[in-house]
Amino acid sequence: MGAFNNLFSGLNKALKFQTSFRAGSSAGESAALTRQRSEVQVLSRPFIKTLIIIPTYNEFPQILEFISAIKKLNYECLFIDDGSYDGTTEIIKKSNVNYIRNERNFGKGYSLKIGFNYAIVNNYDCVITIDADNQHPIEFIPLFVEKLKFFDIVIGSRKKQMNIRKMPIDRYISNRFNSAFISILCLKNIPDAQSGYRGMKIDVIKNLKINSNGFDFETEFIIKAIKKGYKVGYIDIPIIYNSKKSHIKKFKDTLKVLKVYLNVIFHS
Ligand SMILES: Nc1nc2c(ncn2[C@@H]2O[C@H](COP(=O)(O)OP(=O)(O)O)[C@@H](O)[C@H]2O)c(=O)[nH]1
Ligand SMILES: [Mg+2]
Repeated sequence: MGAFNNLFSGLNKALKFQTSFRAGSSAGESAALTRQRSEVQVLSRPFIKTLIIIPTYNEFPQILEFISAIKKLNYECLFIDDGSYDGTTEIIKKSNVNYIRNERNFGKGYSLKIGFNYAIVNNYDCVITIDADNQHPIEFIPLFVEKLKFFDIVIGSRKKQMNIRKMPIDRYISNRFNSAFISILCLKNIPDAQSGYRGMKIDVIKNLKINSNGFDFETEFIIKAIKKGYKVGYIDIPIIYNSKKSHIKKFKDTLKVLKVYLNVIFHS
């Protein structure tokens, strides 16, 4: 983690140091240069290489608005289209965006892992995960990037606005229960444990092994990250619920989250 923190804290700073270096074509030239003491100035990287990962499954027609909005922000994006069959795939293919399409549906968590792997292989410094259904305000993305200079993980928290008038009652109850339970498990206040709007440094995703492949991914991820000692920051985001129906299967996905709890309680 140290090297990565250095990379962030070193932003906008110029490093000045004395060094000797090897260069030149002939052996004599090279030897002379090796003996020479030179002053070198290396300017640190001007920006943080960020990848926006968008898990996507059957999001027609709201994906149209999302794509046009995200393109305006000028970040590098990667859609993980997880076997959509409602026209989403065709929109993504026509939109001149980066995407990985799974032949069949593997789950949100599985798709996030595919995106993380892509980010690691392609040397990104951090990733932001955001939903494709316009329920996360995309204009907050620069704030996540900014805050990642100070935290390993940044979570978009809806806690400040959360009440039963703004959120479906079942989601409100499950969010409050989940956040309270995880806060107790981790001995840390976690205001919105289910939020999928998150930013994280690449080190975090390199070092965490997450088994969950579905909507239980976020729960396992935050518990393991906190237990490993990563620093988590929060950004208050508004609650947005549009007419789009959730893909969460209440019974099946709740059981999966309970399984994550049990695993943490009995295996750590
Ligand atoms: N890759 C992938 N993405 C999914 C899957 N299910 C949902 N998503 C995406 O994950 C995000 C959140 O899903 P959604 O059903 O809106 O969950 P909710 O907002 O928590 O009710 C959206 O961008 C979905 O398109 C899935 O099986 N695979
Ligand atoms: Mg949603």
